[in-house]
Amino acid sequence: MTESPSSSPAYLSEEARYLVKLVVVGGLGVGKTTMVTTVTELRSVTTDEVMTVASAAVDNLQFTPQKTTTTVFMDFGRLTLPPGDMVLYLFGSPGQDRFKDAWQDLSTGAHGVLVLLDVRRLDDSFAALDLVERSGLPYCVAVNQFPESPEVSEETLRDHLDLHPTTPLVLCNALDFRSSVDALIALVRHALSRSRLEAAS
Ligand SMILES: Nc1nc2c(ncn2[C@@H]2O[C@H](COP(=O)(O)OP(=O)(O)OP(=O)(O)O)[C@@H](O)[C@H]2O)c(=O)[nH]1
Ligand SMILES: [Mg+2]
Repeated sequence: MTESPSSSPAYLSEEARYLVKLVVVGGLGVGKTTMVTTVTELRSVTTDEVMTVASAAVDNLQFTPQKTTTTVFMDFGRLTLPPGDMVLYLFGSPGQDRFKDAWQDLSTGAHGVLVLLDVRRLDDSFAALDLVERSGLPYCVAVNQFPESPEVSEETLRDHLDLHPTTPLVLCNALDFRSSVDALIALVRHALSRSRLEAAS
């Protein structure tokens, strides 16, 4: 297990009222660990291990050739949203089918899921989308934009992923704090509106 440097206080602010559990899921190398590490105010906790030749047959590194590690269980981070009353607990979960036990553990009790994807290999997202849809949890799809990512219209993406019209679809850059926080806020808004709708029905 490795830890990255801390940048903020470890203690919850006194204004914290709403504790929200979110899961970030997606295919191999879409940027889950990067996003959790970018936004966390605590030391992020990751469970990355060096990839071995044994994974070469199942893990496609064509689009992330510099990648040498992969998350084998989870990432963890925490983010307090201004003005300070809502705290997001972020769990990064592998989305590949062989890690579905990790997904089951990490998604239990979650309020929402951010499905992160890379438009260069949309089909790698289907396993993660399938897990999320079967969970019934509210989710938002976030396209992580890499420098080499081609432009794809929202309509094409929605069509290819067969998204419900009410499922939010946002663009983000997992290396950028503001952009990553905006994607998480889109998810929180969606989860809140769905819970209000459910409460009203
Ligand atoms: N340019 C760019 N590179 C990114 C971005 N997000 C991730 N990367 C790079 O892509 C590679 C994979 O990112 P990770 O965060 O490890 O991806 P992951 O989804 O956690 O990968 P696994 O845990 O192995 O499934 C790393 O080399 C990152 O630096 C991004 O938004 N822009
Ligand atoms: Mg990872």
